[in-house]
Amino acid sequence: TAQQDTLSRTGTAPDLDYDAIVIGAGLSGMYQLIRLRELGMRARVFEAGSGVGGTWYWNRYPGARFDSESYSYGYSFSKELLEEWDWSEHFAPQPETLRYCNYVADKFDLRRDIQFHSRVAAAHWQEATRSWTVTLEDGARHTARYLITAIGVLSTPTLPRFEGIEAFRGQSFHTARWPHEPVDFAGKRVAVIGTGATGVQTIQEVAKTAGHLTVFQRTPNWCAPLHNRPITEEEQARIKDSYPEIFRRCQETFSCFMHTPDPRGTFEVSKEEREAFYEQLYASPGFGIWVGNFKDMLTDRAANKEISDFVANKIRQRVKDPKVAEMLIPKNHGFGTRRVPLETRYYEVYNQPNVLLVDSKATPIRRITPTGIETSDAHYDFDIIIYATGFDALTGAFDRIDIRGEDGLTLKEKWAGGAQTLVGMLVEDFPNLFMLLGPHTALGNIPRSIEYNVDWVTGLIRHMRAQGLTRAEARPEGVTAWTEHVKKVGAGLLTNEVDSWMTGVNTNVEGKQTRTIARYSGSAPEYRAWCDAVAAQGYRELTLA
Ligand code: N01
Repeated sequence: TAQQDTLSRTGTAPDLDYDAIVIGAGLSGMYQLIRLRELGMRARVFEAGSGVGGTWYWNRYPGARFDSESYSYGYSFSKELLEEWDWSEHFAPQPETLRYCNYVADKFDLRRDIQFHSRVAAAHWQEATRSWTVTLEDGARHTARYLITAIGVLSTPTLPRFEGIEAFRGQSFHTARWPHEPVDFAGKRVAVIGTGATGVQTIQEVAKTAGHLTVFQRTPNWCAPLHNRPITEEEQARIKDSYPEIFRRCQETFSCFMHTPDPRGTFEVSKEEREAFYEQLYASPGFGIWVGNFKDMLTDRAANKEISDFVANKIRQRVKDPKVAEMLIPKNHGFGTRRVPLETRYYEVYNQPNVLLVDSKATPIRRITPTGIETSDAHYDFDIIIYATGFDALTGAFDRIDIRGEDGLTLKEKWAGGAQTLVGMLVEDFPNLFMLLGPHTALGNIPRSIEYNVDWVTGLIRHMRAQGLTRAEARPEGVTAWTEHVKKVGAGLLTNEVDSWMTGVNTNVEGKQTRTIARYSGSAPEYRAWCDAVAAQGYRELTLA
């Protein structure tokens, strides 16, 4: 029809509410909005929270901060923004990062296209109009040609399935649903359940003021020192001068951090040299000890045992009570095979007389009572219970939206046997759905991955508009090839042989008890090369119409 001709020539859709709907106003959603505006598109962002920032909006728990260098984490797309913004610490605390997100929203006048307090309940594809109908929780409906999910990787918090959680009469919080007002721990009996990266940051902070702190640890994690400190004026100037190099470096490294694996194998150097290298990494700020270690640390069992023994000895040196030290040393996985929490005097917390460590594998939590926590062998009274129990990662946020593609197929059904995507951004049978940080994208230093994914999606939309196309769908051959590649790069990695959110395991979620290939574990440059090739070859892994 004449109208369709107009549509395909301009790519805009006057009969639809928007050209694109973006779900989520975190770092992904905000940057995507900027890029869509540059294309002259009418875009709307729906955000469940009352403000921007995503992860940094929700995770207000005490002690939350970066584990990657502040200056490698911010957006890189705007020179002006880089010039204007001063990070105060090498690893900035959450309130500062949230201020940064708000600064970006103000600077680029983003709020006028963001609708807050708007959780998306459903998104259904309409083939006849080549559009998505998006329904909010309050029932409001909006239509758009493109649906872009910017819903994060770790955004759906999960509570343990303990009986009695609601009956607790004190205060209780999940770390990712922390109140906006400060919580006072002075003189209080506090429990923390969970010892992942969040639990560790929370514990070391709460232990400073709590009357008594009890930590319920089911699996110890290997932690290493963060070595945070303020950024001096001189450093600030140097950082600003070297932004081009910093981001160039991030583009070259394995997972977009400043650190990248050492090209040497563990046993290519003498025992003395090895020890000296480990000591140096342990004394250096940031993720060096995890992602800047010998290249075979996560593939060679003997190499992994060397570094694990080294860190175990550090824990023994730092924790006074040898029994407690042994409880804190992981026995079921090697160093770095799960995400390494970076800490500041975390182990020393267990030397405090007001801190107790409970092994909740040996004595599992049975239920939450109105006054505290009952384990298999005791009852503990608490004023405050903190759940640092993690997230339904990677696919969890998708599972909670009723997303239906062609023929009413739900995304949850589509992924029942494990997620399948094209480069983590597209799904067969779900046309015009573009995922930022979908399953099987490269993660690592997340904002670097976000900027890449947003630019790639923007490039695809630009291409479609230039060609007068209005429908994009992943081809099955493209999906199969990508999924095979994801499996191939994950093979032989010790990280994929342990239970963690990175292997898709969450004991608190039905159907997530067994490991899957849930994330891309190849290098970021390899990931980008694949995506770039898809674009350079005219998107032949996609059906465009
Ligand atoms: O979540 P987790 P997280 N009974 O899943 C325990 C990022 N992050 O929020 O190991 C008893 O790692 C669970 O025990 P187990 C980072 O990528 C970044 O800490 O399953 N315990 C575990 O100890 C990180 O990896 C920063 O046996 C239960 C903990 O709860 C990711 O977020 C800071 C339980 C959950 O750990 C997730 O970290 C913080 C139960 N029923 C986080 N259920 C930065 O620095 C769960 N647990 C930027």
